[in-house]
Amino acid sequence: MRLNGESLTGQGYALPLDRSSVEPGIVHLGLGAFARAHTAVYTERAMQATGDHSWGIVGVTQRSDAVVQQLAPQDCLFSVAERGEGAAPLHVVSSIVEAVSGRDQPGVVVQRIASPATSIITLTITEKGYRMDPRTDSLNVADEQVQADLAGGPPRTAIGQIVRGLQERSRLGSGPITVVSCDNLPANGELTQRLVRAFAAALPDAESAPLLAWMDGNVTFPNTMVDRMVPATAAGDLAAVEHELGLRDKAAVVAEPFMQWVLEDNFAGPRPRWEDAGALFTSDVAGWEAAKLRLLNASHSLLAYLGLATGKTTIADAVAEDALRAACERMMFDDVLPTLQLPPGLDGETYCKQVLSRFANPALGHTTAKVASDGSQKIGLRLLSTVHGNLDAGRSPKWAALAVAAWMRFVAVTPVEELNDPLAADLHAALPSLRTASEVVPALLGVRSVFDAELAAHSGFASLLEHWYSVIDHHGLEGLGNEILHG
Ligand code: CS2
Repeated sequence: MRLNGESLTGQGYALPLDRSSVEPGIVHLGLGAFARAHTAVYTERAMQATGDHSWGIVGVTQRSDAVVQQLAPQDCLFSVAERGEGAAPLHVVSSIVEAVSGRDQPGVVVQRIASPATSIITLTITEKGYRMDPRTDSLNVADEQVQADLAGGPPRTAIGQIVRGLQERSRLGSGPITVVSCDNLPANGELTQRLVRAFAAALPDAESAPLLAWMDGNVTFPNTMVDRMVPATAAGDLAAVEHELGLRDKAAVVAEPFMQWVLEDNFAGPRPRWEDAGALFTSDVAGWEAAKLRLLNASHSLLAYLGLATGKTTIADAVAEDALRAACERMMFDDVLPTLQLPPGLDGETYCKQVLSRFANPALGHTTAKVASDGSQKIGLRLLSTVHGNLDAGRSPKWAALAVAAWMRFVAVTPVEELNDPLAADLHAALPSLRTASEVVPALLGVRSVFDAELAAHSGFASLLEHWYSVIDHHGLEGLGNEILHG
């Protein structure tokens, strides 16, 4: 039997919230597994803690309607199954009140954003969903879909949906609203604001001027840092959840027990008391974001690419290999920590140890292939600031270069049709026919949407990359072990 409100009650399971009292207050763009295991959980807990049930989530999917098909027949209920030490019992989450397909119902998305009941838009659309041009740090207005949205078609990009929703909101006089990016991007709030404003500014004058003026007084974009490892749900996970719950839940997600949310308290209107659910409000989100991206996410990418090069299917398998674990440690301690300004309250050494033990969670099944996806969108944010920081200080970014070289080799040995990356075609077009270190490294350094001209021209960095590329290519795990552990 399928999970829904009635079947759940039939099982004797009591939801923490009286569903009939939950009213929509948040529109969430990007209703993937992460949002369900993180943002929806914090919001449910905040409603439960305060008794203020006006923060139900209208979840919007981006590219496909698969999640709508999973959630709608289940009254938008789904389970979070924690995996690993300290895991809580299976929990059915009840904070999502509606699931909307952004692809098929863009008009509904605009209406929900414009509704006076909505005070917050949250986003988990992944790096590529922002349609940013890294060369300008602003909106990629050459993007076909962005152009179509600007031309007035039903908006399909997240930024287009937000701007059209804000436009309608200002027309209806529905009041202030806050846009909360929850993606792994440095200064994610400021970035989202830049992109939203760039879209608005690109509209015809008669539309853009009043909209920008309205946004000045009515919309804020706090920075946030989110953290929880959420692998793709596998068939085995669904079977395990069915066994535990006694009901078939097609929208179940698995996650590690750990979760964290750090936010800037810069809201234009009301907000849920997420702090009552364990979130931290601080004025120094940038410090937390940088630490998480450059320590956790950068090490994750290092393990994913080196793991794939050495036959490891999961992150836990990769970090169990001495050489790969040591490479993470060296990168965090030698390259990242000396170039990072840690926020008050965060101890670098403790953080790194905790990250490694979270990676080692054997029950999570987080695949190296998943973390390796969209590398062109992640490398710059996770690794290149560390590379720059070291080069600027006259130090060699030895370990961050290992991660970048491992990504380059991954791109070079993966057939283009299997490369899960929005720039797959461009990266492959840049590749030389000879896939050796001395050919591939300069070719990929020439891809301007990943490497800036200054870095591409740095001969010391190029030599480091070529060195590591050759070690991975010719000597595999054994060679890496010799270099990393004894080099
Ligand atoms: C991962 C992240 O897939 C990836 O690139 O590095 O999704 C990571 O699991 C989360 O940021 C953890 O909070």
